[in-house]
Amino acid sequence: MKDIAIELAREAGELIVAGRAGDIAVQNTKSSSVDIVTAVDQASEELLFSRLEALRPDDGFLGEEGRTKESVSGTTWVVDPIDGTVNFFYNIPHYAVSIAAVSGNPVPGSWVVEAAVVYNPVTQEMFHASRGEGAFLGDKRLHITEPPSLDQALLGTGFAYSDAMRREQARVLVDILPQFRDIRRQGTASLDFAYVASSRLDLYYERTLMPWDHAAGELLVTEAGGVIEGLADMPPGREGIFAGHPTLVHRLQELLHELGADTPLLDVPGWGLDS
Ligand code: LIP
Repeated sequence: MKDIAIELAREAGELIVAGRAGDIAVQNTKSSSVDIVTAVDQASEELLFSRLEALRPDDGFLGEEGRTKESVSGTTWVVDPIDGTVNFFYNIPHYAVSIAAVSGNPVPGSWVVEAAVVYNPVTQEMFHASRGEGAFLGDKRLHITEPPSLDQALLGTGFAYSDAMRREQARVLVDILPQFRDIRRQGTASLDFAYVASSRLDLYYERTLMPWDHAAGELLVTEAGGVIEGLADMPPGREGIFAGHPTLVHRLQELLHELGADTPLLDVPGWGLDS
């Protein structure tokens, strides 16, 4: 399954890079006016869906741009055809095709990620993993290093498309930013996970991610020796997801608890009204 994912990520990557060479227009918006989708997002998902339909006709599909199909085989492909769409739209060369094959119930916290690929078609960096067989960048095996102290740790994070959630994220940022080496908001969740797996980030944390943002990244991190955890006692997913060495993950969880920032999204003032 990983070999299929690598092949299809490359094919979608060629389509995306070719599309980026032309004019890019916003085709539609989703959860908010800044949650955009382009024709290239949709073309990439259509390519991935149709190729998987041909190669793995009994598998399910869950795509960001609306393509869904129930699984007969027990395997479901969870796909973000362009993760980092805003970066793509602004021609910032930091976006990825994210493809995960999961078994079981295709729901975050329930699924078992069996194979994962996160591919940046601009840099042509292919991050990949199969469950139990390690995580790789190209041919290089990835291992998460021993954690630095918090004030030496580089933290990755991201911000929601929701104004209400952004206010909450800004409130938290004021307190946690001074406690870390620095923070990186790079705009592509799947690459943030890949960067944790490849020690380009020490830790990553974000709230309001969708399943296709983190499915593949989860396996890259765990196969590199890191952990994927949720917020408080909630499963990793839209409520919140952490990736990194357990020591750093648990320290950040403590910080967020002290800030009262680990309660369900529905407790965030205004959440749901604009998301
Ligand atoms: C994006 C994520 C990013 C997050 C953005 C958005 P998209 O996914 O990769 O980490 O901060 O809000 O969810 O919308 O580009 O597929």
